[in-house]
Amino acid sequence: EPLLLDGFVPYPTDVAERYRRVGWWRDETLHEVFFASAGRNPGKTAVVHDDETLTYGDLADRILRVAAGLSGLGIGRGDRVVVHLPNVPAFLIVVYALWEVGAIPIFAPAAHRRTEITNFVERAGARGYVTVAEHDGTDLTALAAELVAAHPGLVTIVLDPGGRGPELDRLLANAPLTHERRSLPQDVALLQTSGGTTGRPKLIPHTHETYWHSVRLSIPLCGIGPHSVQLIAVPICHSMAVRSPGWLGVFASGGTVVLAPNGSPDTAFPLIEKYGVTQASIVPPLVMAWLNSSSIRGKFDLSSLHSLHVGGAKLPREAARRVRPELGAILQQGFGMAEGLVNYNRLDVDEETSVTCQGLPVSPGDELLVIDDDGDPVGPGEPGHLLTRGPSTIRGYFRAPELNASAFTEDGFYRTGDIIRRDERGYITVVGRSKDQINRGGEKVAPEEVENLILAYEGVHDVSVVGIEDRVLGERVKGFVVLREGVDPSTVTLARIRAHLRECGLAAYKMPDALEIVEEFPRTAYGKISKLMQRQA
Ligand code: J2J
Repeated sequence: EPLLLDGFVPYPTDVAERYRRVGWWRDETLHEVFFASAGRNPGKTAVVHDDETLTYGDLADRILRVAAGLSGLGIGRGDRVVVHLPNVPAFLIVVYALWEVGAIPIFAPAAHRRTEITNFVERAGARGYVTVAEHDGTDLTALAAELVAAHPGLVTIVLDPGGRGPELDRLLANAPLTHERRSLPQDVALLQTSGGTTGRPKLIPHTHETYWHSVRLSIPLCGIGPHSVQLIAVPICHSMAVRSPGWLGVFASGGTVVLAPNGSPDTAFPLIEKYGVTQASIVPPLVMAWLNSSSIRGKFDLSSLHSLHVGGAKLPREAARRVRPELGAILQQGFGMAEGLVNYNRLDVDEETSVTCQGLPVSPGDELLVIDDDGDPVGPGEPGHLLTRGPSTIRGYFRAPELNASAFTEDGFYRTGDIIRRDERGYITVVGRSKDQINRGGEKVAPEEVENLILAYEGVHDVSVVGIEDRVLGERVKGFVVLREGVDPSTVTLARIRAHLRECGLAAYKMPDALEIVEEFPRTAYGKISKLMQRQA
């Protein structure tokens, strides 16, 4: 029986039947795909991290042991577990183990803090929380304890900062769980999290069917095969790292994944040389850092690098042009969203397309509408709002009916909030955005979430958070603040606001990079705050 998960918006039955009939959705789960590949490649290296190398056989064995351990802790089918880990093998072990027992990981980036994590635990009714003792100077053991105090019965697993330690060893001490189908392809497999546009991050439910469809078609489009060595230098739970083509794609193909704590040249270049990395999916600020690192670059052999998938934010044309000649790799721009739709430039496109476009949809099942403000379709080359539905795009956020009423049309199209152009061939160029969101070098920040927390700071009367132009990040976060009457402006500084947000437990990347105290906000003719004017100020 398929899992009934309260708060999941299902696909209409006839649509689901069609997706299965034409073979877009397959009778396979994500962990079955992994174990099939592991069975074919037991001795091959699956994952490398620091001094640790795991073959497919090692990884499969660990997954089944940890699955037994999780099952012993009472975690089973349909249970939600927040996985809050950095780029370590334990992330992969725990996620596949959760799938093996039929549970649902919630993918929380390691940068998230109390505000985000508490929200996920509460909204999803989580059964478990897996984290590391410390990350970037924050004690997460304390957070785990706090969560248990508020939610007795929450299972917490706290690993050491490298993702190992006694709690993992205890799970590994179990005899491997026997293979048995504990989840079905139509079950919700995972909840992606998104920076979103509202006061709290969104939860994005993907089934095994929707996710595997996207991954399966991404594999050939990104040139992934058994020879592939993929560098993961963006957060391991981000959609780009998971499925575009991601570790899911590499493992399905029998390739190797190299985990890096970050993508800076000092970290990434030695790994590319040492392991002969062939492919990486990175965000534009990393591309800029790689391009502008000529002194370090000369010291390493990057010739194994075949292609770089760049997405998450707009890559400036000037940087795009330099990738092939200076890094020696094919630039593959992409434009995707955790909600589902992914587009890639095909690997063999001409130079102009490679530099200026962000791809064609992955799936023949992807439906794209580009419409004007009145809802009428625009022609090729004309900018318009992008709406989409298809076999990898969700029909609703998890447990968010009010939001779904505005984010989706009645016939199931997702309003992306992106403004794009498509040329005669269908190639997409992203030209702008209509949603109230800041894209800080690929990391998405919802101004409303930050504003709500700043409003609680003493002396603040009103606040508006916007993205302002930044040469490297594309945008950075700026807060405009109106003070209460009589408040001394020297008491409301950027440093103090950031300290306040840290205390609130907000992820660091969402915090303002700049702050300006103003008498009043610019207003539109309708009296709304003009964020456009603030961005240009
Ligand atoms: C401009 N904006 C872009 C691009 C994404 C593959 C690749 C990326 C993501 C991702 C992903 C952009 N130029 N090339 O999930 O699987 C902005 C758009 C989009 C939002 C989605 C994947 N590529 N964007 O970035 O859920 O605004 O997914 O709607 O994090 O990023 O963000 P996210």
